[in-house]
Amino acid sequence: MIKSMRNIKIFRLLSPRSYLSCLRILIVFCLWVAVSRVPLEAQVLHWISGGVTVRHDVFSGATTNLTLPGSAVTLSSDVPGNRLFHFRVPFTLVRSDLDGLDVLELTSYPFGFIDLTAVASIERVFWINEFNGQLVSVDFQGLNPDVVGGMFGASGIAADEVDGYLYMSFAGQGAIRRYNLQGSNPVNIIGSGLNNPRDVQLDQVQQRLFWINGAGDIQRRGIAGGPIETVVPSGAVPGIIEHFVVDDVFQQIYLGTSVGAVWQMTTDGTLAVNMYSGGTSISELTFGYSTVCVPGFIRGDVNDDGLFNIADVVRTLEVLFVQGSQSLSCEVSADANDDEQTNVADAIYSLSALFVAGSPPLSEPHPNCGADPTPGTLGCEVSTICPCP
Ligand SMILES: [Ca+2]
Ligand SMILES: [Ca+2]
Repeated sequence: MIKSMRNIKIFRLLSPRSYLSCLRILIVFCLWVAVSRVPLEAQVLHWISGGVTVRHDVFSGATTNLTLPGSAVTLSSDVPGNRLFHFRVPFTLVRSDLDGLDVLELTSYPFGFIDLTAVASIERVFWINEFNGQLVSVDFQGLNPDVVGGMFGASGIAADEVDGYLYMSFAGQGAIRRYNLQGSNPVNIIGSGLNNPRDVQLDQVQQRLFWINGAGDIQRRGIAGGPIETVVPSGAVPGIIEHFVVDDVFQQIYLGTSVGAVWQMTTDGTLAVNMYSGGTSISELTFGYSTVCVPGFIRGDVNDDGLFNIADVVRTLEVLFVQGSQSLSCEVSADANDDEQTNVADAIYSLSALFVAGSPPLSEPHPNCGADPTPGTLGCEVSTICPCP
């Protein structure tokens, strides 16, 4: 009670502006905690080198040339969904898996196009009609097309899947605008003055936009404002910077050049590492990562049937004392007293919770599925009742 009173006083002392700043820091901190507690399964880059689509796994360093039918000219990936989208000439939007297999022609498209951006949260792929400036999209099956006019001169699209926005750069107008995912409600983030910006990229964590300018520099600015900074000047690496992507979790930039090289560096433009060389001009680059799902569980539901009753106590005693009994696939569910051990004290704790009035309840997650708020060494390989999606 005293603690919450104190919190209220602190918030009264803050101006609305600094309150919003605190809130932003809190959200970024939570994003960071969420990401760093969930193990990363894969970080995958694809790029096009002289008509060949290349897959590169950041963790293993393995680089593989895909055998797609035809030459891709632009790419976008949905790494958690194991989907890679590309346009190929003539006139076809194609979906495959990240290895270039399971190829499916989604739709024909007999016009020029700018950029390709897959937005997994709504399962749609967006691009710009080069000739009439329409924002075009179809769903991941190539169906339900949608067209919104008024994007003439757009030179890049970046999706913000968390807040539901599309950011678009406009080269001739020197501008970057934000739209909702329907392509409406335009807002000038940078209204004018940029030198031919293209390839806009979003850093969701730091709330910044990055782009390539007409001089071939990678520049950035905060979404809310601030100075424009040149983070990678043209000439920092050999050749012309053709395309780049931002990994906002690990604050890295991956860029491809006209001399067939791919470089990794920090979002401050430091620590350049040459990841790939010997290709021909890198005409497209896309990046994504996926996380390992850790199944949730219900504390005390030892037999994994979604209920908490005497059968769970019996199952705990069986595992502890009956030789040859089947081990638990979700061991942490048997830690009823949440002391990070499974022993007879857990059976007694559950019995008390079930049958002795006034006994303390089991701690979270209970009685619904969830993650352990105080994770320890006990794991949960498989939970039938709280599965991964
Ligand atoms: Ca049960
Ligand atoms: Ca225990």
